[in-house]
Amino acid sequence: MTLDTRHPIPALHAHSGIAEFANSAILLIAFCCCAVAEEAAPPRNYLQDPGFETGAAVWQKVFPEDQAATVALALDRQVKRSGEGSVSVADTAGKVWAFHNWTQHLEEFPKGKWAELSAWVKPEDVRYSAQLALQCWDGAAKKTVGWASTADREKIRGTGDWERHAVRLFVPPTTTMMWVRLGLTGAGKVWFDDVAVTAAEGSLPLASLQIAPGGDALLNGGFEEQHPGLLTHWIPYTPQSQGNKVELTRDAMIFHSGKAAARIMNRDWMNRELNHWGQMVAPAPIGRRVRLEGWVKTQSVEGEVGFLVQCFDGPMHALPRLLAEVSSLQTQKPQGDTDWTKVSTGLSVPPGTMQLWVRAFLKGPGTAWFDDVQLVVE
Ligand SMILES: [Ca+2]
Repeated sequence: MTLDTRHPIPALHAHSGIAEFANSAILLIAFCCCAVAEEAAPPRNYLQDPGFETGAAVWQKVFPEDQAATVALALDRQVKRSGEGSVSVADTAGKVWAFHNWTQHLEEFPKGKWAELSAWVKPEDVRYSAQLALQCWDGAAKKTVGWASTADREKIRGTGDWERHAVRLFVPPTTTMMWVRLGLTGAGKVWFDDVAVTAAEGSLPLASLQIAPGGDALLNGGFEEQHPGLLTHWIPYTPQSQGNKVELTRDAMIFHSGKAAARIMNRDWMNRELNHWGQMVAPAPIGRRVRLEGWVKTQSVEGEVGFLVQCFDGPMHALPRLLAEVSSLQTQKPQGDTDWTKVSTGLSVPPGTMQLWVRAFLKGPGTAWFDDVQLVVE
């Protein structure tokens, strides 16, 4: 803060009570003026065309070209939160597990500081998640040195009215370019308006999942909901080097209830990796006890089958600390051929948990089915 130079503070009469009073009064007035001026000035928004008023020409569309029949990124002059328009991302099929996004690159941004990306978001039948993301690029090292997304902390899904969402990232001093990305993963449609990138102070506080006692924090735990090639809300994980010897699929022939179950089949006798279906719960029910319950069926399994519950203090890409973990193997170890068996495990979600992960896994050869999985928050 600099004092207003039009009102220099007299250095004379240092011992005079009147002069001291006058000095204090001037200081007080100067301080108040500055405080008001600082409060009134909005923080600098580093984006161009943040409200999509000028045709979104500075924004680029990023999506697989071969998906043009089902993916559309458009400027919308009807649906808007303010001004002349907004932009939308729509995917009618959800065929490709990709982040279709509107992007703008910034050469000026808060460097060596925290930056905040915020936007007003309106989802419509979003099956997995819309997200806002910041990406920091180091031109000398030619690599991404920072990444943060609202999806690290929450899924923006379903159908709703305009709501503000934000994400913060500490921008490494070596960053030469920042990408701002507004987009959608999976089927649905989402609009974005009134976007801002500003300097921020510190990370956003962690939120806790608000859920009534006895509520289930998982989505699609019965593996009924799908869109092409995907089990909604579940992500298949398998080491890439295993080729087609590991299959993670939705099985509509063998299930515990409903019309389908999740299946993992491993025909590679050397593969002892954790092949699994994973679901992230964020925000996590911090401080609450959670009980995972699910049904498992096995065929020719020579390894381990079960569920893992893990609590991390950050997103996976940031190499977070594992704060707590529990496995159903501690109580049940289905082996060989077993019919549908209920397994359960649980833990207390520690403070500082940003993401809780539930993993339905198969380690070793064989086939495992999973169905009717719940994460009951006590
Ligand atoms: Ca089912």
